[in-house]
Amino acid sequence: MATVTGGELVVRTLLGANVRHVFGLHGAHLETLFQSLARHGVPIIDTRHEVAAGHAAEGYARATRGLGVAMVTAGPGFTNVITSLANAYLDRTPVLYLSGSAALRDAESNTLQAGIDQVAIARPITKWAHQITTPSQIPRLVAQAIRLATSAPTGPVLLDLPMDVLMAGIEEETVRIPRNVLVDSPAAPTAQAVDDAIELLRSAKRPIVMVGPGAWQSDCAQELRAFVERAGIPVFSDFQAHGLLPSSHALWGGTYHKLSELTASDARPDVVLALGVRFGLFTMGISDRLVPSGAKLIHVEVDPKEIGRLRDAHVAIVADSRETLRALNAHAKAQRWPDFAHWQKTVQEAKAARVARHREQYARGTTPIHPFHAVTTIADNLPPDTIVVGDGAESYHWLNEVIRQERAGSYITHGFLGAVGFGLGLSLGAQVAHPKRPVLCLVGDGAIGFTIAELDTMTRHALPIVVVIMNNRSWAASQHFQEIVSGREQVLGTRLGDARYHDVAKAFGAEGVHVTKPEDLAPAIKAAFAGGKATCINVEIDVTPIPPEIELLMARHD
Ligand SMILES: Cc1ncc(C[n+]2csc(CCOP(=O)(O)OP(=O)(O)O)c2C)c(N)n1
Repeated sequence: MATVTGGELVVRTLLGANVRHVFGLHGAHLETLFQSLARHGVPIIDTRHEVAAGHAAEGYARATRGLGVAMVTAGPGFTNVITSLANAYLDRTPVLYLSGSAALRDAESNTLQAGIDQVAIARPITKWAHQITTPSQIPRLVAQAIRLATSAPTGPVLLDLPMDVLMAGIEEETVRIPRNVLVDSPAAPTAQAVDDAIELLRSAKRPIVMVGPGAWQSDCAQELRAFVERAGIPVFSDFQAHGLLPSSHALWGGTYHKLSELTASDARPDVVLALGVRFGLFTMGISDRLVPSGAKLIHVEVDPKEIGRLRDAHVAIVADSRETLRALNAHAKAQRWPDFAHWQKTVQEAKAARVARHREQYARGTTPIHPFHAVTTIADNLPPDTIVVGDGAESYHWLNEVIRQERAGSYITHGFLGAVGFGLGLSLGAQVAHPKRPVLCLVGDGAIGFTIAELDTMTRHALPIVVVIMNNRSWAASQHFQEIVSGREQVLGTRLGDARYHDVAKAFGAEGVHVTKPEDLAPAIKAAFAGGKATCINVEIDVTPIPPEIELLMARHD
């Protein structure tokens, strides 16, 4: 009878769940996985740091709404990926982390890369963490892990794979590889809840729809558009849901922060349909600067824990956003909707006024380049359908002012962990998932330092990602915080030097471009996308200005 290794069983089960790429960094503990993946033609995108492999798996999941897979070796390989686990956990990103570990027979023997309980460390930052101890149980447990990761509310899982379990020989005929690993059964709302939601929306004077990560995850672009066009309700979005309603659409109000423009008492939303929204950081907590405390809330979320967390819901619907929109659409057809034209105009005028104010307020054509001018130039020169990854801190807040997208899942940026330095990893995953789409990674000069060696991964795997560094020689968000809280003379540990990041890129075989003058930025971006090769554009920008979103957050603490 033929025998197969434990590693082979892991890979066969992954294939049954449509896994087509795996991100990782080698270690002897993982050798059988590497060999089996290669035998089955599954590309391994090998990174220069495990955290980048983890972030790449997150990027893959976020660019596809599917599962990302990362494999890391025992001990330091595992500890290096922890930031990614935490990031995926807080963002509910479905990633399967496979960690190698010491052979079971070597337990408590001071052996290599061992002696820490990886499952115990992973448990509070995963949906499920488990060590497989019996080789024949690998298919069942890998399938269970994938099912858990990809079922709502989605999230990361970790399977710890001892070296002797992975290397064990198992008689092929004695194991069965599960089929139909993935479950697709989204929860639908009750008829009563749908009635109540429609009634509340029809009674509103200034209703809005807010779309959050749950809406993006439910793939509801078509249903969302049909509903808001019928009802005439403006839409505001967080980053993950950006593009669910195209930015060019007349009902598009902008990202959540644009709600802060609607300050007049007769211009504040009175009813909010929150689809897959997770209230907190991105809605400014319990502050009512974005969402008025008096607004009546219809909250649709797959995770009951999110409902009522910071806002009481008048109508609480524990369900999938797309299923709910389908039910709302079926009901909405039979209704007469109030004329919200005046309200729509108010929203559009507020949005336009913000842009006009910024164009007026922020210097153009100056050296060093004003960050608003830099992000405007970037946004204006993106090829159609670009996936944008936003890293750094102030850098992505500037970008939020100008980014426009026509398709969901195209703006991948910070979640609740706020871990700067994840951008290059996320970009790798997004580019592997969508080899034909352009990918741009905007990153601070602080953030790039964490994983700059991933420019090498991009080069080796021919991933033509365009990395733009907003180089202000500073951890700018930190420096500005210090200046405000402790005083300008107390700035310490937050300034950076005159590093030639573009030369580092060249050393890794990528293109490197240094931009110091405003007029050189647009041609550099165009050339980078046309070049079809990983490129790092190091842009010297002014450190002084603070992005409006951060000013708003700071004002909250006055
Ligand atoms: C991993 C990690 N370390 C530290 C911080 C704290 N922090 C928040 S913003 C920031 C500065 C980021 O600087 P940079 O990447 O240059 O971006 P910029 O603010 O200039 O856009 C730091 C250090 C963090 N959020 N994440």
